[in-house]
Amino acid sequence: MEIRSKVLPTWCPGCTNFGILTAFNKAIEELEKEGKIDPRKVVVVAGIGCASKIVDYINLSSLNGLHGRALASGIGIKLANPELNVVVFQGDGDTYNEGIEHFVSASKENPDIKLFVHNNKIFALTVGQHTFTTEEDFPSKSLGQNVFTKPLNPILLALASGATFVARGYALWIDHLKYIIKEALLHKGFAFVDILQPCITFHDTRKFYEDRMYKLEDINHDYSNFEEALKRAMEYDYNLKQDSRIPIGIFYKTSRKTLEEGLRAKVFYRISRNLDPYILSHLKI
Ligand SMILES: Cc1ncc(C[n+]2csc(CCOP(=O)(O)OP(=O)(O)O)c2C)c(N)n1
Ligand code: SF4
Ligand SMILES: [Mg+2]
Repeated sequence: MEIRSKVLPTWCPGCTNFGILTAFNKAIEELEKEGKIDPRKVVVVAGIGCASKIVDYINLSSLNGLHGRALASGIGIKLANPELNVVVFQGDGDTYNEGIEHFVSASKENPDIKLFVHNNKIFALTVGQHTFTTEEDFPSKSLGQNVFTKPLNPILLALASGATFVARGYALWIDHLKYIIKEALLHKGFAFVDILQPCITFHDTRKFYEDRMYKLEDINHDYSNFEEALKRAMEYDYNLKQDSRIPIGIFYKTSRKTLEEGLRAKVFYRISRNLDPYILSHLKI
């Protein structure tokens, strides 16, 4: 199935969001060929921002939600129809500022949905205000001065909040990003990927990242080890320090009951106490 839609992108020419779009489309096409996913059962959900335009360029069922609330909409879709594969795309402003409570709650409750964050370290569509992951000393348009607070580390936050799949990718290392996206799509539970996505117009961090990134697979990182995941997560604090080393890949992966499984068991218990055994035997829950 052709995943790329016919809609002409309005991203700036050369925007690194094109890398994420390509990696995602390739991941879905490959998983379909491998018989592991049915694209007709995939729903893509987005918030508002440059990042969120991505759903227009993907030829799958979609919903454009509110700024900061796409994750909540995605969880609602999954609870209403657990057979769907729900994928949420949000910006860093969407996720770590406007909608941070949904991020913590999804990490804790473990709905079986995927969250891909296009982290350009700014509110890009509104032309360059700082977000929670912007580094110190960045000249922020909303502050009218340089950022003076420490950035939030979303990998650490996800781990501390209980996320069952935590990864970081880079928008321009497309094959590596495709591998992470495929693993996330196949994970049962809440899968979170922070994608470093330099905004070439308002905050171009390409050279900084490319000089310092390394792949966790290359050091045989054991993603089942929580303490190791924390250690690797603390290696990069989202400031742009000269001596930074930036790990990308899968930090942590584990399995736990999903939100839908927990809730369905409760619903089934309530229904089963009141229903006739004949009707019960025909219920598909
Ligand atoms: C509730 C609400 N607050 C603020 C806005 C204004 N707004 C629209 S896009 C945007 C920036 C989005 O930044 P981010 O989520 O990081 O995505 P990016 O544009 O950087 O990809 C903002 C603040 C809005 N549309 N709705
Ligand atoms: S403003 Fe930045 S993130 Fe938005 S489309 Fe342009 S380059 Fe991409
Ligand atoms: Mg942003």
